[in-house]
Amino acid sequence: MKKLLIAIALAAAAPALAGEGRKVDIKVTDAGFEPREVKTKKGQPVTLVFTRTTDRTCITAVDIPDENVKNLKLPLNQAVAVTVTPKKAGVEKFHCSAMAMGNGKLLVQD
Ligand SMILES: [Cu+2]
Repeated sequence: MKKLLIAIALAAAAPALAGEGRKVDIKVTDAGFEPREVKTKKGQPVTLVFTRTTDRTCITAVDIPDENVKNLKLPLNQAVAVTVTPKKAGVEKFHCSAMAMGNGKLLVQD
């Protein structure tokens, strides 16, 4: 019985121990960002892993203005991670650095 309780406690603690929070893969394809919208929570770190898989869009670098992420370069077929911790609920946009295109959204919940 005691062992079982310890196992449960460890399982519950595991996400906190990871430290980096949740990871979300976002592809940049001919259709833009996939997924285009990412749900997350206020005060929780979330790691966005961008992988650009096409040369046919202008999304070769990304901005997340609300998180002071500017000109995050996305080399073709290379995963690029950025961890952000939104401070307030609402919508934070992310888009291409050059023209603010792509219409990505972080939907930040309370
Ligand atoms: Cu653009």
